[in-house]
Amino acid sequence: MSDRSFRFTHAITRAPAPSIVDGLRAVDTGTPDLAVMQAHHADYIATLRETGATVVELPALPAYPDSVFVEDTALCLPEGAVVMRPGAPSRLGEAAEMAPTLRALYGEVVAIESGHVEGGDILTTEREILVGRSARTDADGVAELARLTARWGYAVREVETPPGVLHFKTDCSLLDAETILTTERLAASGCFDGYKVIHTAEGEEACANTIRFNDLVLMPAGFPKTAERLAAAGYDIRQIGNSECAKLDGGMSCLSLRFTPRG
Ligand code: CIR
Repeated sequence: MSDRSFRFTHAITRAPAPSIVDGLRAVDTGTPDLAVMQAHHADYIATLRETGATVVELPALPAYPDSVFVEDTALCLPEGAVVMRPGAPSRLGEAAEMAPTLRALYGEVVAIESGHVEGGDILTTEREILVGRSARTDADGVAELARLTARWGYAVREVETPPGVLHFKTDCSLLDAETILTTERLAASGCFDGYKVIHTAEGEEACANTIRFNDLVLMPAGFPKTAERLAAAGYDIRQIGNSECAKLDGGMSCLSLRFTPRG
């Protein structure tokens, strides 16, 4: 089995801007502290680099408070990149800001032109691209994504994001070619039937969003029972502070685009 869904030569990140205090949030649990977020972000980037990857660090975009969450702006596959069309009106312009960087790294860059899709709703596995419909991603956008990625031989499967959950990947992440970390509420939908599944520990649903990046699994700090489960399953985990991004419903995957461009 190939491992192209978790082995990457590159990542793109964007520095958080002072306007992060105005970032979108479902529930107000406090104002994010920029300095603390910057420290966590630096730790995150250093951990990606620890695996030998090239990390492209883009400058902050103060006009877009949520622009540190670059994952929502694109889907990066080995064959090409798809520029997203975020469903949050305040985030629509972030995708166009990302496009030139992708064009510099990729031979083929296409864009969603109708409907809406945010990258946080997309889980790419070895066998398919799962896309969760959510408040940010609609059926039109999923159909457009399916059409755009079919040229590279991908199959898109539309699934549901649990009610009240921001993105599909808020509740799950890929751990290796056949294993998914998921909350029990998402797994109950049956969307991972046929995969190996590890559940987040009870009360630790907020750590389902991790990233497998080369030999490491980056997970948010503060979830000891799930961390123990992952370590016991043989994963080399790194716990990264995420307290400030969590105030804006952001996690490990949101902070980077991860890919191996074929050129
Ligand atoms: C938003 O609501 O769009 C941001 N505050 C959080 C985005 C998190 N991104 C992600 O899960 N991929």
